[in-house]
Amino acid sequence: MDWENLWNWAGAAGMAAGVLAFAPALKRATNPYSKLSRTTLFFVPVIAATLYTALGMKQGSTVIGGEKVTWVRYVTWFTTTPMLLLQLCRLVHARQSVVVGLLLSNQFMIATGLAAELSGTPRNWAWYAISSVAFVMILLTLYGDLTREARGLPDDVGALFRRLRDVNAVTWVGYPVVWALGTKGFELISPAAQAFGYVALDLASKVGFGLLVLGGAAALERSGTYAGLAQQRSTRREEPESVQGMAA
Ligand code: RET
Repeated sequence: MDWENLWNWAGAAGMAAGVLAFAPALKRATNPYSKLSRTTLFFVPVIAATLYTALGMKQGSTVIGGEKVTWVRYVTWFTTTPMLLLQLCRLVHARQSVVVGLLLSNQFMIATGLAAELSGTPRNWAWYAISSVAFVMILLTLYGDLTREARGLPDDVGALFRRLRDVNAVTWVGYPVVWALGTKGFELISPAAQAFGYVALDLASKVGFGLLVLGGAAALERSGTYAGLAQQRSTRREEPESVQGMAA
């Protein structure tokens, strides 16, 4: 039995279920702000279902130096991970400087993660370390700047943000762990166990996370009605001290 392939097809089925679960929610937006959040959320399982279909059909990998390199994972992560982070940013109406910093750290983490995947030992660990620094920056932003942005928003919006932030942090930590244990790391687990690990993490970080967003839909909609307010707040806060002083 080819367990690795079986897990990939299980991933495709799980993501397809996510697509079906998120699709009706697209129609339930009550304002343009939440509509955009719901639209980006919907495309996360769409892209992941595509990834697992490719993996199930044994595509998206290349043998380099006698080792199988599954590069397609990184191509899809490059698009899905910013969409997940955007859910958090949009919920709290984060300032542009925070959003751009967070997304650039994320893209850097995935790109250097691909470099780790493409490299042989010991260069793979150099890229792994570089990618991990970016990951730590992401976690620091989630619990620092982004958490501060959530202050002053209605209680239920803040509570939904904290729940999503924690689920995000916990599930994302699993990826570098599976990587380090897997085929390009210490090879402590089989390729099938690695495939299972990624499928489980992906279902939790994408479908589980998305269901939590939709479970807190009332807060998501209320957050949308704060868009104008947050806009004013963010422009005021971006101004340098001296300008504020002059205005006073
Ligand atoms: C790698 C290896 C190099 C070190 C680090 C990694 C982190 C990957 C992460 C991936 C998250 C993926 C998600 C996909 C869902 O669409 C690249 C495994 C830090 C955090 C959430």
